[in-house]
Amino acid sequence: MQCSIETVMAGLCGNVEGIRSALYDALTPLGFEVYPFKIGWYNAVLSSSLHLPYADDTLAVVVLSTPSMFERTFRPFLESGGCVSVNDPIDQSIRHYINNCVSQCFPGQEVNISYDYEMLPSRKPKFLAQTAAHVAGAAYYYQRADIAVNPWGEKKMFGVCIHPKLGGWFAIRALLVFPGVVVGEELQQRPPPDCVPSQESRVELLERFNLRWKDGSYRDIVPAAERYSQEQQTYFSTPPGQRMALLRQWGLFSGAGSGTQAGEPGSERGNFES
Ligand code: B12
Repeated sequence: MQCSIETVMAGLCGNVEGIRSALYDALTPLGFEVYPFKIGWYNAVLSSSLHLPYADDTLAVVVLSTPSMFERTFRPFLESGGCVSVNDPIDQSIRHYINNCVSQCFPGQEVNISYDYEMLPSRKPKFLAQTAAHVAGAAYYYQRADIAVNPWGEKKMFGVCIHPKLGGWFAIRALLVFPGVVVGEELQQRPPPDCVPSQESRVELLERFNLRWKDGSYRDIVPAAERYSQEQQTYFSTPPGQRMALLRQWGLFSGAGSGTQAGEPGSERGNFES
């Protein structure tokens, strides 16, 4: 559904279902998934220094990219010459499509958009993407605490979200907050599917994600309905500083100058592309 001024006036885009379906209709064809949740669900699992500064009943939506995002938006974005700045091309593309979608679907409505790579002045991420995906019911966030007896001693082990249909073949890209939209009983929290239920498989998952993340095998911890194309895998396994050269080689980028690349000082994104 495209939200015209009439639909906004009619209240269709001021309620959860209107907002969810507008985003769903606009973003699903582009290879994204959207999951609404209440800010209170997110803040409930975090210490106050990490809280998002909104009332508990405020509507938020977490946006995931699926494997087809690469072909449905990234390639067309590059082919149309959309990649203009020195920042990470995937980030530019995603920002372009999500910003456009929000301004077309919700003209005149306040929507605060944060991207996964954006940091606060304190150097903390603007939002914890995995926590948001978990509380929204999108993808279970498997953490060290989900393992009763862990074999790693004091070693830091990062957690990872697993999607019931896509396994690890997705990324968490953005958080949309609708400060003016108060959510009531119509939105009920549902736990994300626990698709890695056994202790052994959870240990295996965290080991793959922490010790062998480069081989991508954590993504296949459950059978996935869709995976990244070979081209997309080649792109993401190329060090960020060499991706512009790869795009040039593929004929997808003709801009001059090497610019600052993702992962290099001065770029928006560190070296944690997904
Ligand atoms: C900083 C960062 C990194 C850093 C540090 C990693 C880290 N996790 O801290 C580095 C550079 C190492 C990194 C690397 C990678 N990263 Co990274 N990274 C991030 C980033 C930007 C922020 C993570 C962060 O700082 N979290 C802060 C810590 C403190 O949060 P936390 O550990 O989750 O702890 C909180 C929870 O436990 C919560 N909590 C407490 N109790 C409970 C209970 C419940 C039920 C819940 C839900 C939560 C909860 O409270 C804690 C805070 O107090 C996120 C994007 C984002 N905006 O979130 C991506 C992100 C986590 N990275 C991601 C990926 C894929 C990677 C890489 C594999 C990159 C790649 N090439 O593909 C690598 C490899 C990871 C590794 N094994 O080393 C993905 C993970 C996707 C997924 N399926 O989970 C993310 C979400 C990016 C994305 N766009 O999707 N990354």
